[in-house]
Order: sequence, then structure tokens, then C-alpha cells
Amino acid sequence: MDLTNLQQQHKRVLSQLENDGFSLVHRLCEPALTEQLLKVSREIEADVKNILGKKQIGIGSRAGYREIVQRSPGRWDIPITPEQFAIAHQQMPWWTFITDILGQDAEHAFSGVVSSEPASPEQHWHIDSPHEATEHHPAHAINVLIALNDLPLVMGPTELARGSHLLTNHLANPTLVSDQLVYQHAGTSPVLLVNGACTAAPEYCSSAMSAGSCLIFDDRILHRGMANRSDSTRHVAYFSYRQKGYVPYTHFESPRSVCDT
Ligand SMILES: O=C(O)CCC(=O)C(=O)O
Repeated sequence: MDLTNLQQQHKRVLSQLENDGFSLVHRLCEPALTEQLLKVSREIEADVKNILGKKQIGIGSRAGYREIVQRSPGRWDIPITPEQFAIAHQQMPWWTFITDILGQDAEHAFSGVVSSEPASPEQHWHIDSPHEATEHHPAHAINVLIALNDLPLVMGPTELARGSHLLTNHLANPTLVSDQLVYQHAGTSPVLLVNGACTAAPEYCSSAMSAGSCLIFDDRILHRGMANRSDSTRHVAYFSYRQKGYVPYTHFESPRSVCDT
């Protein structure tokens, strides 16, 4: 891509993130980077699941372990550090989006892989962190999801509710309950955000992703992983960044380790 196209793409991504709450950037990662993320993800996932063995694991952050959380049935979240992935954020193709939104001093919050097994159902709609103030502020945290394989609709890519980051503010809308937005709750949906108002509910958006494509989104947007109706496991790596000083608190809440006896 030449410089002008790159600059236009950059502006488009920033504007979509502000207005829609997300942007899908096709093939942002080179194949070598995508393969490296997939290789490390597979190795660490195999090790963790091997140690987990037949230990009990429920659904959600509090019912999991430090090394693995089952986000919804058959959907496994395994934290992997940048060091384990052998990457430096500053060299990642998404890094300038992160610093333009969160500031030059943006910090890494979490990273890892989410793998959804064949037949894993769709998740309930949720946000990853709640608004922090009554008035709308720019994003305090941004997620980057990277498709590690080609991800057709049948494998269940992430679905988002366009513009819902502007509507999930429980401090401005007393009908919303923060915990029901953050923790997956059957009653949460895009329609709930406009209950009683004359505006249309946010549009549901999901797209097939080719390997290396990145879905970048505001932590406060309503989203969910879709059902995997294929016969292969779906792997997406994620990197989550926060504004300096913002402390996320709901992602990995269990103090226990798979290594505990
Ligand atoms: O699997 C996905 O596509 C999204 C997963 C997710 O949002 C979550 O588990 O919190």
C-alpha cells in the first residue's frame, strides 16, 4: 500500500473506532506474524489443557484459573504474554492506532488466545469494561482480535453492535446494570440499550475474516463470539491495551492456578 492509501486507511480506522466503536482491518498482519501467533497459541494451549486435565472448570472468569478461563461453553481463553508470543508492541502493525487513541504511554493490559471448539454456542452480548464517567469519554481500553486462520461466518467470528459503545453507559442510563453488561447475562442485548427510546437498536455486524485480519474495538462496545458451526476449532489471538492509569478488573479474577494440587 502506498503512503497516501496508508494514511487514508489510518484515518478511516480511527473514525470508525470513534463512531462505530470498531474497525475491521483486512490482512493487517503479515503471514509470518500470524503463523508465529498461531504456533505459540497452539503450544501454550496444549500445555495448559494438559495440566488442567480433568480438573473442574466452570463458565466465566471467577470459575476459571489464572491460566485458563472458559468464557462460554467450549470457548477457552488462555492468557499469553507478549514475551511468550515473542513480539514487541511497538513493532506491531496495530500499534499506531493504539497510541493515537490511548496516548503514547498506552499500556498492555492482557493478551492471549480465544479458541472456540466445534459446536460451541454463541455467547451472550457483553462489554469488556464499563464506562467510567456519566458523560461520554474517548475509549479507555482497546482490543485487537487477530484471526489466526481464515474465519468464515460458519466458524463464528465476533459480532458487534455498531455504535453501542455510545449507549452502554450505565452511569448515564440508570436502566442499565454494569455487572449485567460485563458478565454475560441472557437479558443483555442491543435492543435493551434503547429500551423505551425512539431510536433504532444498534445494527448487528459480523464479517468473515481472512487470516491476519484484525478486529479493533472499544472495550465498551456490546459484542459476542458467534457459534462455531464448523468442524474445526477457531483461534483468535487478542491484545488488549489500556490508557495509562486505567485498571481493568474483571478479566481474570480467579486466584487459583492449574498447577495447584
Ligand atoms: O470469541 C469471541 O469472538 C469473543 C470472545 C469474547 O468476547 C469473550 O469471551 O469475552
